[in-house]
Amino acid sequence: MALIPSQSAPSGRIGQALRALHGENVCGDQLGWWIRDGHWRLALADGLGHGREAHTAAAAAMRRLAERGEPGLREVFGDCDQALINTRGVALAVVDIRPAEATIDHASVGNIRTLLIQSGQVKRLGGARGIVGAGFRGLRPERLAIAPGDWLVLFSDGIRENAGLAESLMDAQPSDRLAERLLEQWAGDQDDASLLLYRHD
Ligand SMILES: [Mn+2]
Repeated sequence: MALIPSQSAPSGRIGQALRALHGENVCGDQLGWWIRDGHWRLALADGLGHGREAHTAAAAAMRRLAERGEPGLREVFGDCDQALINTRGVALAVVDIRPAEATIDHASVGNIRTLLIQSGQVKRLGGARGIVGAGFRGLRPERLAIAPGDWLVLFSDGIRENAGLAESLMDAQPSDRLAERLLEQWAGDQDDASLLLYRHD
C-alpha cells in the first residue's frame, strides 16, 4: 500500500499504521506528518469509499499538505477543497502542534476521529459536516493546551469509534509497531483503516 512519505527520520513521537480493505491493493486512507519551523502538523485523510479512487483522493490531500505549508487551518481546508475538486473527496483531520506555546490547533471535516488524551482523560475533538473536495460547512478550528505525556490519536472510521485505545496507550511509547498492533486489534473488516499516534514531550 502506498504511503506518501512524510518525515523519513524516526521521531520517537510518532506511530503510524495503514491497512487496505481486504481484497484491495491500495489503501483509501492516507496519513502524514511534517515538521516546519519547530511546528508539527499531523493529518489523516479517508477517501470516500475504498479502492483506487479513494486512494487517489486521499493521496492528493496528503500531497497538497506536503507541498503547501499554509499556516492557518481554514486556509489548509479551503486549499484542499479546491485541489480535490476532481476527485471523489475525503474526510480530513489536521492538527498543528506548537511546542513553544504548548498548544494544538485542530480542525476536521467528515468522519475522522481525533482524540486528545491527557492524564487518562479522553477528549474527542469535533468535526464539521461535508466532504473536502465537494464542499463543507461549519469548519471550526479549535485551540487546546497540550502538555508533556499527552497523546493525540487520529483514526479513520475503519477503526471502531469506541475502541479502547486510551487504555492501550497507558505506559506505552509511540511506535509504528504499537500503531500496527492497535489497528490489528480494533479495525473492522468493512473498510480501509488507519491510525496515527503522537505523544507530546
Ligand atoms: Mn472509511
